[in-house]
Amino acid sequence: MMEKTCVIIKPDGVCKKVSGDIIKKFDGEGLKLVAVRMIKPEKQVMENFYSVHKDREFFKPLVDFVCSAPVIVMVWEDENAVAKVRGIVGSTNSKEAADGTLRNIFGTDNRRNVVHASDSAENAQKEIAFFFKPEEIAQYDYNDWQ
Ligand code: 3AN
Repeated sequence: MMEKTCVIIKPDGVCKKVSGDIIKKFDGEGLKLVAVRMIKPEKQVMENFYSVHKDREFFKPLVDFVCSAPVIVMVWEDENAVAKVRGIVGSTNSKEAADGTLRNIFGTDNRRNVVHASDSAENAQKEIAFFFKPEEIAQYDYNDWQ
């Protein structure tokens, strides 16, 4: 199924200057970039974004971390984009992420894990709406340029 997924390059990814490598990886895997913006997230927005974790002990440090520097919010599109992107990103704890995944290559631990990626198509829709209006999602056919 054709899906969109919300990807965020977190403060560690931006500050380590690996944003380009991360975008290049998704491009190279055939996903289509349909929205992108750099923001300095508001605390309240990210508290809502991560509200499913609000009772976890890591909630406050997580929110503080993602609000500590600019992040790059993006929407990527492809067949089964949610699962595809999660495979490319790797498991939550960078120390345990499989070889070659973005978190394995660029991450540090389970907070500083360089990338957020939606975990379901339903959540992707909700997450995308935090950052983009429907008219800000590009529609184009990249096959025209190949
Ligand atoms: P993922 O991003 O891999 O889907 P989730 O949804 O379980 O992981 O957790 C959301 C975010 O919360 C993670 N990306 C990570 O930054 C943070 N997180 C999850 N578990 C922990 C933990 N045990 N300690 C610190 N941060 C955590």
